[in-house]
Amino acid sequence: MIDFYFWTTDNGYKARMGMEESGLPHRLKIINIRNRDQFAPDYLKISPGHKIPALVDHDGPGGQRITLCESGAILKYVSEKSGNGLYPTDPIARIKCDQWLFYGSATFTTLAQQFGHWVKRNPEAVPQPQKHYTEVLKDMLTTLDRHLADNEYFTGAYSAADISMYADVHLHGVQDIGLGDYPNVRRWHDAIEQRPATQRAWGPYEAS
Ligand SMILES: N[C@@H](CCC(=O)N[C@@H](CS)C(=O)NCC(=O)O)C(=O)O
Repeated sequence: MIDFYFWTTDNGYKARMGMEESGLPHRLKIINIRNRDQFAPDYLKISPGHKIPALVDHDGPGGQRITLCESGAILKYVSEKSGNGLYPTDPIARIKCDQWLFYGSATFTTLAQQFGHWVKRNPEAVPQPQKHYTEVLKDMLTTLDRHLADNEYFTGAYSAADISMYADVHLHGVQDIGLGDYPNVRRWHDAIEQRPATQRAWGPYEAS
């Protein structure tokens, strides 16, 4: 059984999509970061940097209990554990999956979050960072669109790499910038949006 620690942010939804796709039995635990739940001493033992998402697998490798944070690492872990193909077994496919999984975690989400901070949530008018992060987000959407022009998904079949990009495309691409200039991203986004696991992951939640 996995205890999965979640809040309704881009990284939270990424990991929840991975959990839902994996089909692994799990209990949803709510960490309300607005209430600073992430600083509770017991939670810091699971996520040392006070971030969601995180998980505790009570039946990890060798039957041992393991804790894990970082959405990219969670996507890889639950995909590999379930053996559902979302983290490929072919060595070449794994290399490319890692490339886009790391791009999703380290570059795309990190910079899209800066857009979210400066353009959406910051109450002051700060033209320079607002212009800069709008350009950065559009440049990244152009990068994704170029790749998806020749590829149905990021690494061949639908994978953890796609999941690592979907949340911020959905939140900032669809809802803020619009995907009119990025038709390949639109096609990719809409296909993923229809998946039953995506619908469950973005649907209502109940702590267990
Ligand atoms: N690189 C981490 C980033 C996680 C992250 O930034 N989590 C945010 C919500 S999206 C958080 O928990 N913030 C609360 C805090 O920093 O105290 C990942 O991919 O999981």
